Amino acid sequence: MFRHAIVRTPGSNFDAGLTTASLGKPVLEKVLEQHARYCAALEECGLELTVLEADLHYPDSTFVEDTAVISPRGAILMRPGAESRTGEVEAIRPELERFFPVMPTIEAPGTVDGGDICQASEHFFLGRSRRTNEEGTRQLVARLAELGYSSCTVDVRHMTSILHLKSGIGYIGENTLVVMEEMADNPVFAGFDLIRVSEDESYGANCVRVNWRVLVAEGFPRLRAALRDRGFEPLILDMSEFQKMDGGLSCLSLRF
Ligand code: CIR
Repeated sequence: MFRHAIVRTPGSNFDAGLTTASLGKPVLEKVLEQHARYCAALEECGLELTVLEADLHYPDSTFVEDTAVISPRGAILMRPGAESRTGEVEAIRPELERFFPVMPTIEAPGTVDGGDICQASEHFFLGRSRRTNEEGTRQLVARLAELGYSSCTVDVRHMTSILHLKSGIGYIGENTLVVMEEMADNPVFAGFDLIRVSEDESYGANCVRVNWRVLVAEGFPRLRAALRDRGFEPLILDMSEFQKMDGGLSCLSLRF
């Protein structure tokens, strides 16, 4: 069970963040509306929220997930791979220290974006992406081992359609992984029940289990049906404005 989540309100310069998507500019009013709905959804799932103020120094800072990895056994600070985002970690550190007084950190020259890290119960999948480098995953493997977790890396650098590992997979509990078709045959996922997401619905693969619900982006009816068939309860959210900036559902919060 999660009890808490940290989110950060998008800033008025949200559209100045990094993106590779060619879906147009996000509309600020809709960004704020979708973010507010996202926060309300987390509350509906029983979470108490810490809502941080917009930070105009960092246009991408609403994607708080990239700054830390939080597990039931402790938190680890990341070191995001994009230079414009490195400072986000120090900006959020005091907020995290209120809950996790001692946090190891990924050190230079290592880089890891939290969006590359997927916890599946006792095991972690670490995406090796354009943001997360080998030194970063090496450090994180060691940190996770200290906490008693196993881990393995999944190279996603050849997949131009995704920014992070978790843009293409989501662990939703009950030994079930939601995986975009292009990655589904990777042998590292063999021990899991897979919900395969077809190419035209692949953005939906970044779904998030929050207590009794699974947050899913709007517009993916086959994925929604597959979740229901297996007894999950999807909660659908419009993510159009965040998708324009390469962001998904998981990136908008740190949950613990
Ligand atoms: C970036 O390029 O860093 C942001 N515009 C999007 C980050 C999305 N984060 C995530 O998937 N964990």
